[in-house]
Amino acid sequence: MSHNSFGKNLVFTSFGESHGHTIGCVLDGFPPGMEITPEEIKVELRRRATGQSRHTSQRKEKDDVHIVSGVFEGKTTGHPIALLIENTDARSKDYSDIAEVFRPGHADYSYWHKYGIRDYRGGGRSSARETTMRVAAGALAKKWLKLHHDIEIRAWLSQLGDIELSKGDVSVRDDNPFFTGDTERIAELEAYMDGLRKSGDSVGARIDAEAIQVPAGLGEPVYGKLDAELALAMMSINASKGVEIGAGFESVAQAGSVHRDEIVSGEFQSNHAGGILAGISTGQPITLSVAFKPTSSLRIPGRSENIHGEPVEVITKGRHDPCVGIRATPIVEAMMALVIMDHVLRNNGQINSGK
Ligand code: EPS
Repeated sequence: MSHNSFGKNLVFTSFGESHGHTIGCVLDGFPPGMEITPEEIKVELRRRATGQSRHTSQRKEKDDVHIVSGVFEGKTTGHPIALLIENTDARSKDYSDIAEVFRPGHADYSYWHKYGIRDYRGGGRSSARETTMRVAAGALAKKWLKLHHDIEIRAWLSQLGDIELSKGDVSVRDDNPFFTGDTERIAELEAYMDGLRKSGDSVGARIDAEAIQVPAGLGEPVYGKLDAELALAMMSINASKGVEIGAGFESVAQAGSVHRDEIVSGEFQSNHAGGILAGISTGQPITLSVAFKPTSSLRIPGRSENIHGEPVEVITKGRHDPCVGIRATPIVEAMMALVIMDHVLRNNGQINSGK
């Protein structure tokens, strides 16, 4: 039984813990012939990394990625692509005070009750550190989708706490620490985050994403629906608590006459379906939204218990994200890319197999 992999024709497996020696992944099923360099992967890794602004954890990882297999003379070979990154800035002593304590709202509790052992250093396997490898693999998938299908995937911050943001100009989202295209609100976001950091509290975020130029026909009913697999991929990201596809929960209050996307002269007049009907892409942009909870490593004391069932008051020291949702933006893009590429390969295997 293994649950550290996902995908069918493009299979991604990650391994490693936040304070272990190395984290890594294997991407199996990637087609041969695509040029790729560690530097290209690093561009994506830098977007997700901690320590890029004062609004994230200050852990400074180099994230130097080593391509250890599956690439020869700068091109993918069609064999498993293995990527490794050494952890170089873990400070495990920050965690000695909470080694036997459950942070309320943290995987500490459920990991302990499931396994009876936990690597408490930096959250071990439950850490956001694991998502590094998703982004590394996602860099290859994004490049392949663009090269072969002109598919583009982009995510942006659409809400931070109770601050709702417009989509704005998403092409400039990488020029600010919040991944927002609503650039007029950046000062407001900075002030909000500065206040939050001083208070020792944390906040949630909403990330919106779209994939454009996706061809119609991707998705495998009934247990491999494209929307179902996107939802699974998004819910597998640490701290995610909700996923909406297209109109999502707004659909509940919409009349059918409003929700349906009418077609006039071959053109959809709206996109409440989020580009997916019955689990199969329609050719419209695929749109989704992910909710991230506020992080649970707080300087504000909270009531909890230790592993012996004794009451404790928990305070978390160290380097933590007051809003881990902000850094989730490139992770959402990576997961979307990996799922869509897997579906392109699956579709080619069945529908295009006789061509
Ligand atoms: C994390 C806690 C912090 C973050 C880490 C995620 O780890 P540490 O206490 O070791 O500094 O820095 O994020 C990363 C290192 C990363 O690369 O994303 C957590 O509890 O999830």
